[in-house]
Amino acid sequence: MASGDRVRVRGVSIFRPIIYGNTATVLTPKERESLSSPDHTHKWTVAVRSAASVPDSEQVGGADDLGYFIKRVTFKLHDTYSNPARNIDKPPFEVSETGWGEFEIQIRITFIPEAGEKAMVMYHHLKLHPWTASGEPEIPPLDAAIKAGPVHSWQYDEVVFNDPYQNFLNLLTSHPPTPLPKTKKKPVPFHLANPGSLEASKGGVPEFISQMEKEEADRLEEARQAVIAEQDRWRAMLIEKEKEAQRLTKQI
Ligand code: SLL
Repeated sequence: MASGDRVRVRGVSIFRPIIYGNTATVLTPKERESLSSPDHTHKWTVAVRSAASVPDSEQVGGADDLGYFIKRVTFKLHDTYSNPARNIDKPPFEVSETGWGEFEIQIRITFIPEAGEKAMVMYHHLKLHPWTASGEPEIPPLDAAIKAGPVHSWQYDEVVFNDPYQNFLNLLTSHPPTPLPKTKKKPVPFHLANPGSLEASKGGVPEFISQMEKEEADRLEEARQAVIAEQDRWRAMLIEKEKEAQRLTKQI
């Protein structure tokens, strides 16, 4: 083992932007005929990809190959599927299937051993039916759904490595992520955390832009502040209760 393998670089934090989620399309009558399960209505792909998209591509994200730091992605599908735990050991980290129903998919990202990091587990609700601003599920007739085009449901996230091993840090810095575009050229991906974006998400293949990175950071900061405020509230309450306990002890 070379020196540097076991040295953590203290105080350094490095992240890689990823997206996870799915795209779903209604099957054509012809496609349905050729399936062994005639009740299936949609084809879908669930994936973990780099956040940046390839210019002029029909795919959301995936400009960068994430195989340099991800060893395996396990997608745990609904038990109605055969071999529900799908291990993908090289890019593209994705699973394509057909089906009729939405369900929760567990996504486990295992990093390369050099990272010395625990696996990261996320959950994604497989989305087949078009978004509604309210978030209420609404299943349109199939012909209307075909007209509306593919459904996209993608979450932006950042894989953060704190105090990385020197060698792993070198590996990461030698693979800088493709920067996200600064301006919006395509629709933006819709997410319920941002219901106002429903209109801006329509009309084609969505693309993540740097604005969304900032929005994600703002949401995290907001959550952090809320946690601190909550901690302060509990601490104040605790002090109050301790005073009361002292008072009561004295009275005995
Ligand atoms: C529901 N709770 O009731 C969900 C379950 C299951 C989805 C959805 C096909 C499986 C197969 C399929 O779409 N399963 O035929 O292999 O909506």
